This record gives sequence, structure tokens and C-alpha cells, in this order.
Amino acid sequence: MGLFPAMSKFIRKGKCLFLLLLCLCVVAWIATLSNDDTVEPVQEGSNPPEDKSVEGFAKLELESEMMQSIEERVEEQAAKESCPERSPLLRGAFKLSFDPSLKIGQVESENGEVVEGQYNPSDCTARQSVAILIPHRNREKHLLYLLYHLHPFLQRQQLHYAIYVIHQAGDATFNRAKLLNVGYLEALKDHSWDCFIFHDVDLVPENDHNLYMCEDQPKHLVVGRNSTGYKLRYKGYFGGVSAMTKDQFHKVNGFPNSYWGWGGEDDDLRIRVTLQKMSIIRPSPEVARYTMVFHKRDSGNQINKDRMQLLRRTHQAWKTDGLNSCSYKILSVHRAPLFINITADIGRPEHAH
Ligand code: UD2
Ligand code: MN
Repeated sequence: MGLFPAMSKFIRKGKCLFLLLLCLCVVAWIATLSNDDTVEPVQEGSNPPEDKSVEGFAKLELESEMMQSIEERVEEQAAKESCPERSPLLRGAFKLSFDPSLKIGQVESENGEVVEGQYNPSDCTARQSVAILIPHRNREKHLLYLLYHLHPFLQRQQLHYAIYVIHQAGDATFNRAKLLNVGYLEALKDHSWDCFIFHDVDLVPENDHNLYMCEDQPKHLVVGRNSTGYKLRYKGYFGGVSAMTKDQFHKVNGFPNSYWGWGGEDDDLRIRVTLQKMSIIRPSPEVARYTMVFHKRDSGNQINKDRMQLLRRTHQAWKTDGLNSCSYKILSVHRAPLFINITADIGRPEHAH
């Protein structure tokens, strides 16, 4: 700032001095300029022209990575198209084994792709998502045999599935139907399953062409079993293993909750189905075959003497006795490797038998 008054002083004093000073200024200015040049790259070191090109390159690399992953996903999607209508993995009839020394660890290691009771085919999109519901109390060995056979069976059918075991807590009379209602309501909290299979713990399918899938009508999967000479027990028989879509089951208001003890609840479900103008379909007798693991009547599951009386009321009772009135308390949900174990307190009969 004070440079110009000083300069005029020097001009006045002598040209030489002025020139000298001017030279000094020029030298200083040049020095400043060259200094700026050296400083500049250091100050903007993070963003010099050459860095810009690196950034551009990284951007390109990122874009190509993104393209690649989109392509991969498209490819995956193309590869993961719907599973074929008929699974190429099916084997038909096979020999069942019931080895008394079988352990859960062996079943787990043979089904490494099952995670917390659930399986999804890796190479195609399953045609249906199916929840298998097994009512249970004190039948551990039967459950083990069933898991051993059912997991590979369902995997060969290329289904997305989960196995739910609904365990009745306490010593009240057993109630198969209510447990199945609980299983339906609880399983829907996990996933919007297309199809539900209501499955006795002691029935093992003998032929994997017996598809655990739902159709446009409720399906009964046990035409015959070893203990009945593989013959249908009676015309309207709907017990053992049956399959209904989420909507079909919802439409009939599920199973009745009021059947305590053995018998009648499967006939009640059949009546509900016919009241809704649906009909029961069955696979062919060669395919719909089961082995029932031998057992005696369980204690706590005595014959339900009221069943005939209850069945006479079904045409009215179905509206109020079912999914819409199923009260229970979940005591625990344990996600074991091969099944989801739901323990429920479902109460006890309102009146003693
Ligand atoms: C028939 C039916 C069954 C059901 C029952 C009458 C067949 C093949 N099955 O079976 O679907 O209609 O009659 O209620 O016709 N359970 C236990 N612990 C018990 C009692 C029962 O886990 O203490 C479960 C288990 O899943 C069993 C099912 O309930 O498979 C049916 O009971 P069952 O096997 O004693 O009756 P069963 O063979 O006469
Ligand atoms: Mn049985």
C-alpha cells in the first residue's frame, strides 16, 4: 500500500534508485508467482487434474460394476424362472426306513439347505409356498421319522416350504383341530403362505408324486395307508393329511375349536368345505399312499363322545366356531434347524366329558 508514495520519493531522488527498486519488485513478483505455482498443487493435492482423471476412472469402474451386477441379477432371474410344472427330481414310490437309532443330528446334516425349518429351491422359483402344520404332543420319535422323510420329499417337489410343529402344552385333553388353527394363524405371521398342509405326525408319504401343493379345491392326500389295506376308509374321509389354500381355509373359518379328544374334527372340516360349495379332490390311489407308524391311542386323547352331536351343529356353528374365535396363548416359538416349534396353551374343554 505504501509502495507508491515511496516510489515517487525514489523517482524524485534518482532514476537509478528507482530502476533498482523496480528490478527488485519484478524479481519479488516473479518469486511470488513461482512460489504460488509450487504451492498450488500441494494445496489442492486432493483434486489435481490427474486426480480428476482417477476419479473419473473410479466412476467408470463403479458404473461397469453396477452394470455387471444388474446383468448378473437379470441372469439369475432368468435362471431362477418358475420351477417346472413337474419336478425332474421326483422318484415315485420309495422304500421308507424307520431306524430306531436315528438321531436328529443326522437328519439335520442331511438337510443342510433347510434353515430354521424353511427351504427355498436355489435354482428356480417355487410354484407354491407351503406351510406344513403338524399337531403334536408326546410323539417325538414319530416326529423324527417324519422330518427324516418329509424334508427330502418336499425338496424333490421343489417347493418353498416350512414345517411348523404345533405343540399342545399341559395335560388337557388333546385338540388336534384347534392346534391346526393356531398353526395357520401363527404361520401367516411369518409369510403369506399359498397353501397349508394339515399333517398327522405319524403318517409318512410313500410316493413323491403325491404333491404337497394346493389346487382349486381342497385336497385330501391320504387315500390309503398300510394299516387300512391302502383303501379309502369311507367316502367323505378327510383326515390324516389334507391341503387347503389360505383362502379356502379362511372361507370355511378353519377347523372347529370345540372338538376335544379323538375323532370328528376331520368330518367337521369336510362339512364346512361342502357348505362352501367346494368339493374334495384326491390324487390317484397309487400315489396317495402312506405308512402310519404304529401307535396306540394316546393318553389324553380319549374318544370324543360328543362328536356326533357336534357334527349335527356344524352347518350353523361353523360361522362362530373357528379361526374367528380361536383363543390361545403362545408360550414359545423355537426356530430349530428343521422345524418351527410353536408351543401353545389352548385351554381346556368348557365342560367335562
Ligand atoms: C385319525 C386321523 C386323524 C384324526 C384322528 C381323530 C387318519 C390317518 N388320521 O388318526 O387325522 O382325524 O383320527 O382325531 O385317519 N397327536 C399327538 N399326540 C397325542 C394325540 C394326537 O401328537 O397325544 C396328533 C398326532 O399328530 C397324531 C394326530 O394327532 O398323528 C391324530 O391322532 P392319532 O394318530 O392318535 O389318531 P388316528 O391315528 O386315529
Ligand atoms: Mn395316527
